[in-house]
Amino acid sequence: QGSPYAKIVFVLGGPGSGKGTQSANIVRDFGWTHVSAGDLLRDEVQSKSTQGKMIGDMIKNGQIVPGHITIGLLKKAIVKATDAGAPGVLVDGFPRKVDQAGMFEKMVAKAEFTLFFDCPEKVMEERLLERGKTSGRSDDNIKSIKKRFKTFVEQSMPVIDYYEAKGSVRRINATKPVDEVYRTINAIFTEAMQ
Ligand code: UP5
Ligand code: MG
Repeated sequence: QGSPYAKIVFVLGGPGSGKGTQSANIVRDFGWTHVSAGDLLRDEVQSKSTQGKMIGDMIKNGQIVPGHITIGLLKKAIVKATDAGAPGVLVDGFPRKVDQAGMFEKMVAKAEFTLFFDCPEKVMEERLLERGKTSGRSDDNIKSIKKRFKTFVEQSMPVIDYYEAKGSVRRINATKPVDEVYRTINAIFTEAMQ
C-alpha cells in the first residue's frame, strides 16, 4: 500500500528454469504485464551504444549488469504498465544480487511475493542447449551456460535465501512439464488475487 505502481511479483529461478515460459501463461490468464530484465537489457545491446556494448559483453559472460542500469530500465517499464492500467507486473529475472533487492525496494517498491522456480542444473542445461539451436542468444552455448550457472549459485541464490527469511517465497518444482508447472502457479495466483 502507498505504492504508486501496480502490484509487483518477482519471478526468479536459474537460467532455463522456465521464467519466461510461465510468465506468458500468467499474462494470458490474469492480464498482468511481463517485464523481463534480460529482455530489457538485450534491447539495450541492440541500440549499439557504448553502454549497450558493455551489457552485451556481460551477458555473454553470464555477469550481472550493475543494478542502477537494470533498475532504471525496469522502473520505466513498470511506470508504463501502471499507466496502461495493468493490475500487476511480473518482474522476471531480477533481482539477481542481494544489494539489488534492497536498491529496488528503495527506488521503486516492495514486491508482493517471489515465485521461485526450483530446477536442477542438468535439466536447465538440456533445455538451454536445445533452445540454443534456434534462439540466437549469445549466451545459449555451453561455455556461457556454465558461467551463468556459477553466477546464479554464488550471487543470485542468496536473493532467494533473503526473501525466504522474510517468508515471501513461493517455491515451484520446475522440472515437470510446462502445463503441470503452470497448474501450481495458477493456483498461487488465483489465491493471491482474492
Ligand atoms: N522450457 C521451459 N519450461 C519447460 C518445462 N517445464 N519443461 C520443458 N521445457 C521447458 O525456458 C527455457 C527453455 O526451456 C525454453 O526453450 C522453454 O521452451 C523450455 P524459458 O522460459 O526461456 O526459461 P528462463 O528461465 O526464462 O530462461 P532464461 O534463459 O531467460 O534465463 P536467464 O535467467 O539465464 O536469462 P535472463 O534473460 O533473465 O538474463 C540473461 C542475462 O542478462 C543474465 O545472465 C545477465 O547477464 C543479464 N541480466 C542482468 O545482468 N541483470 C538482470 O537483472 C537480468 C539479467
Ligand atoms: Mg527468460
